[in-house]
Amino acid sequence: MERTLAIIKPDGLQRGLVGKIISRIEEKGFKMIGLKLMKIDRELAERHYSVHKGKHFFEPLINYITSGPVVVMCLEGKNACEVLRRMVGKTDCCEAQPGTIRGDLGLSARFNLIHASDSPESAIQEIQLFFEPDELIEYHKTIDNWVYDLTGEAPV
Ligand code: FUP
Repeated sequence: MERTLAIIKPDGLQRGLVGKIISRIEEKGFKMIGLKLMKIDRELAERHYSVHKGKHFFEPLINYITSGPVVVMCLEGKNACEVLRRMVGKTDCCEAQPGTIRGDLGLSARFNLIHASDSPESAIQEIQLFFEPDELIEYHKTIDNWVYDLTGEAPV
């Protein structure tokens, strides 16, 4: 199983979409192993988005992500990074496909509701950035026998 980091951004919280977004993630079958409400400070924001430092949208992006509380989640699942990115959709909500979180719920390129790690390598770094080890809880979900085919039978 792979881990990924998701952040419901300040617009998601202000628009009252936290429950809806978490529902979609839960219903997909992901296991939530970390969850918290927090305000991202400038230092954390700059570290999280360091890859974008120097780009024209960096300052507005930092102002946006630090502008209000966010909900941060660590999720576990098969191909979690790729699957969640597909659920999230393209960066610009106007271009994101209907059926994706951004495609269904947003109309902005910057205020795009949710962040999701773009690779397992990024996920490891981002999870460390946002969670202390003791904030992540490992547990067994019996429903996983039905979410995933764990019968051990021949490949489909
Ligand atoms: P994504 O991986 O889809 O979350 O997007 P990126 O990592 O490429 O960009 C991070 C954030 O920067 C986006 F969520 C929104 C913001 N952004 C802009 O504001 N303008 C741009 O041209 C590109 C990204």
